[in-house]
Amino acid sequence: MKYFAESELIINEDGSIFHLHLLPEQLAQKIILVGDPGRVSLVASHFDTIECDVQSREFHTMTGSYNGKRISVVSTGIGCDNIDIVLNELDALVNIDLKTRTEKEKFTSLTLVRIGTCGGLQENTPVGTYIASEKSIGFDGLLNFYNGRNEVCDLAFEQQFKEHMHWNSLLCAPYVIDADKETLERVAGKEMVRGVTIACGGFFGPQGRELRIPLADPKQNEKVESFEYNGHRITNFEMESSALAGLARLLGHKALTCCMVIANRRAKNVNASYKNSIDGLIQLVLDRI
Ligand code: R1P
Ligand code: URA
Repeated sequence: MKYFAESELIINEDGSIFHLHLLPEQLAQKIILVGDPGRVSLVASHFDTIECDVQSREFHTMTGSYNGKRISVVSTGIGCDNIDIVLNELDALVNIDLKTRTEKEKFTSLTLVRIGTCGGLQENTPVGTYIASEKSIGFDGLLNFYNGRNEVCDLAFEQQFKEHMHWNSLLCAPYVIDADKETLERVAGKEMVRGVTIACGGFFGPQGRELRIPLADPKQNEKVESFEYNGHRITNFEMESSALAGLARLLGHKALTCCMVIANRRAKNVNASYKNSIDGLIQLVLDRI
């Protein structure tokens, strides 16, 4: 049986997992992930009861019940590097016995739905649109560090995309990964556009935003917007969906990202007061998770 050494699986003195500071019994099997720690209490304001509220760094967790369902809401902060921490620690909480530091015999599958914000790239994704990421393209490189990456990714899509973009060899290889199909069908319904999301390792340069530093490829977003593969067009940019879908797949969990468009990069408009309007998306996910 595989033993996870103290340096590899770090556990706090109170028995909680290192970064999230959670004990196994504090986590539900249905989990909503949000980027902004402030969004956690907005989601939990819909709960009928709250059983725990734990804060550690950018990771804020509240577990409670909503219409008879036990749900945890966890903030990840910004970026795929945090998703690496959150997904590995959530999985450890349910699939590793933290006392014996060995894998449990019985596997527990988690359902993970991310509620985020994003930038829209097409005419059919104006500000206010809800987009469910049917596929994600990872510009972040995270999945390339894990064995099994080629077995779970859409290699033909990746090849076409790299050719279309004239992919710069200085960048890490993009990876293309699907959301869990059953979760997508159940949660997206008619209210969400099914899209292809690029998850970037940054908000500015990697998403083609140029402030004072010129971009390495000023034509990146034009090429992204015109790319088409088997009827799929790229709909939006955000920063976590590929790492979430990829790690969930490798670990055996079900994951989906749903985002509200707060900036349309084509029309060049924005809703900076989106915090007042993301509740509609939260409500849909709570009802369907
Ligand atoms: C950037 O502003 C952040 O917003 C988006 C991006 O993915 C990134 O995390 O999602 P959240 O609103 O969930 O943080
Ligand atoms: N989040 C992003 O990552 N990009 C945007 O344009 C808006 C929100």
